[in-house]
Amino acid sequence: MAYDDLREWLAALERAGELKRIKTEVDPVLEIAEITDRVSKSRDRQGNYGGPALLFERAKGSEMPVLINQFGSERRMRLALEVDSLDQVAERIRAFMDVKSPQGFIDKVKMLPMLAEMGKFFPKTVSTGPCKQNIRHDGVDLLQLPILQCWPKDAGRFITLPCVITRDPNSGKRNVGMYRMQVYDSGTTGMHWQRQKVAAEHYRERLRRGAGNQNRDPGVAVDVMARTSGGSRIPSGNLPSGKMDVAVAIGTDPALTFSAIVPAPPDIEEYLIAGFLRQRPIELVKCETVDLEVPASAEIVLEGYVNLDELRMEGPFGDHTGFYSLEDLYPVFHVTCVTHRNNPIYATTIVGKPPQEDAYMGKAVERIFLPLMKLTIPELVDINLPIEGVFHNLMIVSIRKSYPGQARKVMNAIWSLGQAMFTKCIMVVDEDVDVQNLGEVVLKVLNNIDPERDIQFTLGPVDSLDHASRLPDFGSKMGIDATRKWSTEGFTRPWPDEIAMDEKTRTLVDNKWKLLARELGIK
Ligand SMILES: Cc1cc2nc3c(=O)[nH]c(=O)nc-3n(C[C@H](O)[C@H](O)[C@H](O)COP(=O)(O)O)c2cc1C
Ligand SMILES: [Mn+2]
Repeated sequence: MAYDDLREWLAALERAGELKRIKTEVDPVLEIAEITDRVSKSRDRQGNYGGPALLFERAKGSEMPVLINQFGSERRMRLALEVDSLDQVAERIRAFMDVKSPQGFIDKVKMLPMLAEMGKFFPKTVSTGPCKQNIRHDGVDLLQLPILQCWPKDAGRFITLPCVITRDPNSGKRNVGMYRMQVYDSGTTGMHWQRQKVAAEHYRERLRRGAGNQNRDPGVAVDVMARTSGGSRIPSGNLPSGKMDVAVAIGTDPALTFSAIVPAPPDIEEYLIAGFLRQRPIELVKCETVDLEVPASAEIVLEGYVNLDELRMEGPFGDHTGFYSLEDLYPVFHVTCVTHRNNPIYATTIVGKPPQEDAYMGKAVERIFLPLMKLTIPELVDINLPIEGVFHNLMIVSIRKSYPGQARKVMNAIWSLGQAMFTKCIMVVDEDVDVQNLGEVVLKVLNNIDPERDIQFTLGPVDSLDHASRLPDFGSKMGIDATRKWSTEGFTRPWPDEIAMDEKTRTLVDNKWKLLARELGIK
């Protein structure tokens, strides 16, 4: 049964022994982060990372308890999506995709909402819900929330697990994305939607329209995000004025929180994805002051707007790359109204050096997206985005190779897929390599390449968090073709066999192994 809200999810975590309540008073400034980081990096008996979810019941300076690390282990990620294995989610998606077969991946995804069965999962708007138990138009004070400062050099406190809701001015569709929010004062925050993300496109689309209406050069407005890259240039003030509605839900059921990080095509509402994941529709209520709908059972809802012509320095912020992301200009969110449940729970996370909570969310995305990637890249066998590769730095893929140059075709296909375009290094191996076994990958990849011949460079968009690229958001990427080279690819030397003992000798030793193992003291 789907979790209706954060509280049902908390109860489930507690029943599963996955939640620890902490009664000692702790400071949301740095202290909670240090505790959580230690818990994330502690290991269980099997040596796996990821301690329990934590509910800090006494956060200094606030009435509200703080929930953190709710997704911080593979087991909890499975509990959150109510499956025994993440492959089950992938399997459900695959079953859906097989219903009809339109041409491309995008066509298939686009038809998803049209499928009759999908109807069951569409969000429902209801007249009211628990998030309306308290409605505050005046005296809004974000400083009453137990918002964390995570790392010493962070620019301040950041809301780190917000579901940010915006509307596409063309299609009317809503997007839910997770974009951190730096608290500037009691009623304003930063809005860190990076340029390639869906809400940033909603914002630019409004700029385009505003520029059109006011007879200004649309190019100026459209390019504003790019012109301000790197934080070195302040916009010339030539931006069209106007407001864009934004709502933020904090503390939602786990399927919705997770869907806010899923790199879904812009045409598919995360509300529908969450409904699909939990197999029950999300219930929505209308906002009080803006034209948006929010999850009815959210713990806290912030309603407000960003001004089209206002950008402010955001960051630095200790990020999931293990480095601080540098300051840069981003829009400013102004709160107009706060609604919340009685005794609200503040849900948050920290990012920093891996492994942390986001690693398990990312791994779930990897598993769920594999069958979708296979639709456009059918030769794909498996993928691994190692946690220390911080998701956009390294993707290892195994393929069933059938023609010359295929590894390079696969790299280009990956660089053309949604957020996978950011991947800085793609390693392509043959299907016999287990990409989940990093030791095997290192052995095979480095043995099998002639670097100058097998490394392919390309230029394109890179992640905003990449601090090494030549320009913010734009840089080079590398693909390594570590497949066995064929003569049809110009490799005419003999390729050696891999070493393996013959069957006869193995059987011989197998039969003596009990005795030998005892003598050798090996199990
Ligand atoms: C904890 C966490 C924090 C994140 N913070 C940001 C952020 O500040 N800005 C951003 O653009 N993406 C951030 N992301 C990644 C986005 O949520 C992700 O790219 C998502 O797919 C964006 O949704 P969209 O495709 O609807 O734009 C974060 C992800 C996680 C898990
Ligand atoms: Mn989206």
